[in-house]
This record gives sequence, structure tokens and C-alpha cells, in this order.
Amino acid sequence: MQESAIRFQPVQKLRELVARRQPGYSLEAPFYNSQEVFDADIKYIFQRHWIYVAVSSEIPEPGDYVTVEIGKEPILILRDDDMQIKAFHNVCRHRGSRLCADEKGSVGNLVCPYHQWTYNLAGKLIFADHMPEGFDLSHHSLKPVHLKNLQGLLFVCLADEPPADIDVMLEQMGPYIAPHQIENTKVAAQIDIIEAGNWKLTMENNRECYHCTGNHPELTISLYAYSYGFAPKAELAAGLANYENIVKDSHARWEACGLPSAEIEKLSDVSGFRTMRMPLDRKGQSQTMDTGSACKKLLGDIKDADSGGLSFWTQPNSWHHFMADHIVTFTVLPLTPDTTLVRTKWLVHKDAVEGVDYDVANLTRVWNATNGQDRHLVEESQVGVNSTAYRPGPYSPYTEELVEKFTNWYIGRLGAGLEQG
Ligand code: 3BY
Ligand code: FES
Ligand code: FE
Repeated sequence: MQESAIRFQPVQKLRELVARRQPGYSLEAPFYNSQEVFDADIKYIFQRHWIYVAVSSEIPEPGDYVTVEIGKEPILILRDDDMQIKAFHNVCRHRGSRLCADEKGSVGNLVCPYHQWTYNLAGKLIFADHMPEGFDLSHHSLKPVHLKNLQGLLFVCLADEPPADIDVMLEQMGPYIAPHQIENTKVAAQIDIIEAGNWKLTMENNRECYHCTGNHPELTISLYAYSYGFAPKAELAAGLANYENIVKDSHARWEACGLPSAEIEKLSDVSGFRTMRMPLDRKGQSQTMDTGSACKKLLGDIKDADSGGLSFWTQPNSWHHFMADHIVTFTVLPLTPDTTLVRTKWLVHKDAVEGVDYDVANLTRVWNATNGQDRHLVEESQVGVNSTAYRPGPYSPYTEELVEKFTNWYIGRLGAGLEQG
């Protein structure tokens, strides 16, 4: 009896933490700094949900691959000979060596560096030297990983039975993303930063713009403060009403051009997401320092540079901004309880020429600056929540609603995982 009490103590402790979560408040400190919660986050959140990892245009040709690690699971995503995108565990079926150590590359076949077991692009073992007569290659294929391609945004799921409601997201989001034609883009820039903070602090920070006016001088040039909610103070009423009119007119114009724009909010779904095409301030074209296009060649069939910004947020780990001229896409991957990888990619039309159609420094300036500022905010939050003085604090019902939707989703999914075991 004593033995089982000891054995089950961590889960019990986690269940208690989940059960006493106070709605409307930030999470208790162990959620941000304990190894037990981190391990549970990897097991119940990152290994059981659809995780955004990459874009299809990073692997345009057969044999192109990217790798990513979700917790301790190395994953390989590649384009096969039929131009289909597949995901596998990046683990050799011989003695388990990681197959591809590079973050991206291009191969004819996948040759394990250890003893040269060789797999084709379908993951089938086609060569293994020194093995006895009767050794069956077909029993040693790479282990597949579930993958969904949302118009070029690639999501993987490590669960045996992935959440089926990803299909709702694919169906509803498809028409929003399709006009930007990710398949016809290229990565103009990628920047990885490792934030000294728990991944949930990164996600919570992303879900509000309460902090934007005070911290993001570059982003707020193009961002309407009203687009992220505002306290209904009398002196702001006229500004808010004006913004709402701009949204209404812009949506009508964009929808007429084949750009779906209306808000969809399904953040409580297992595969939760939210989207909306939002007007941008001033010239209204792009998230740049002068709010004009950063790339002369517009994406897909989009004719009008003035198409606002389609934002798309997913639970648990991504957000994306699609403009007429470029796309910025973010993936968040937990590394340890207090370090997190934030990977940002800027996509432009594949035929756009650097130095002619776009300038990388100009393209990346706003989000580079913003990421740096957000990193600082997350790192300062981590220092604060580690203090014995930290207690969960109240969310604003006006500007932190989406933060609460994130933490509610997280608590719900973690609780469900702990119940299922
Ligand atoms: O990317 C976003 O949508 C949020 C809101 C604006 C700042 N931010 C990180
Ligand atoms: Fe891959 Fe031996 S571990 S060939
Ligand atoms: Fe921010």
C-alpha cells in the first residue's frame, strides 16, 4: 500500500494542481517551473495533440527533409517520390541511431550514418549489409508519424490515435490559407531563439496584446490596438466604433476578392484554433516599419497589396500571420521546464528575388524586434513566477480572454490526459 502511494504520488500531485486551478487566474508556479509538470506537458500535451512543425515549401523536391524534436522524439518530415509529404520517427530500425542529424537537407535515400542501413523515401528498408540469409527487410521500415498538411502548414501527432477534430480545422481553415499558396513560397529567413522561460509563458504572452502598447513600438505601427480587445472606457468608444466599421468594410471587400475574413473561434476544441483577417493600420499592407509591402511579388492569386493580415492561432503551439506579400509563421517547442525554442519563418513568393523584390532586413525587422521584446517579457515572467512571493494573478476580462482560453484548454487537456493515464 505504501509502495503504490509512493508510486502514484506525482500523478496525484498533478491531479491536485489541476483540480485546484482557479478560473480567471494565471497558473500556479509548478506549472511554469517543475520537472513533473514539464514531463506531463510533453506526455499529455505534446505527444497527444497536433503539433505545428514546418511548412511544405521547405521541402519542395522529392528527398528534401526537415527534422524536429518534440520532447525526446526526433521526427523526420520528407517529400517522397510521389511529391507526398510523410513523417517518420527519425530513428534507425537497426540499433536506434538518429538517422538525420541536420535540421534540413536533401537525400536520394536515407542512409543511417552508423552502419549504413538504407531506407527509401517511403521509409522502407532497402539495404542492410551483414545480415543473415532470410533477414526480412520489410519488417524494418521506419515507424510512421501521423501528419496533416493544412494548405502547406504541416502538423504532426505522436499519438496512436490522433485527435480526429483536426479535420474540422483543415476544412474550415483551408479556404482562408489557400489564397496565400504556401506551396509557391520559399523561406526567405528563419530565426530560432531559445527563451529562458516555460513554453506556456511564451504561449500566454502570444495570446494577448495587453502588453503591446507598452512593449512593441515596431509592431504597433501596423497593429490596431483595438484588434486585440480594449477596456470599454468612454473615451475609447469612438475609436473602437471606428475600428469596427473598418473591419466591416474591409471584410466585405476582401471576401468579394475571394479572401475569407470572418472570425472563427474554436479554441476549446481538442485541436483548438482561432482565425480572423484583420485590417492593418496606416498603409495597411504589411507588418513592416512603414506598413507597406516588404515583397514586391504578391503571394498566390492575391492582387491587392491592401489585404490586411490573416492571423491564425493554434493550440498548443503556433501562430501565423498571412499578408498579401509575405507570411510569418511561429512554432513553439518546449525544451526544458524553463527553456523554449521559438522558431520564426518568413515566407515570400518562390520567384521573388532577394535584393530586387525584397530585402531580408526590412522583411524581418518588425518580428525580429517583437520577438526580442516578447522574449524579454517571458524571461522576466519566468524569474517572477520562480519567486516564493508569486501567486496566480487575475486576467483582464477585456484583453486577456484569449490567454484564459489557452490556460483553460491546457488545464482541460492535461486533466483529461491524467485521467486516461
Ligand atoms: O502574434 C500575435 O498575434 C500576438 C498579438 C500581437 C503580438 N503578439 C505576439
Ligand atoms: Fe542505423 Fe546501425 S543504427 S545502421
Ligand atoms: Fe508580444
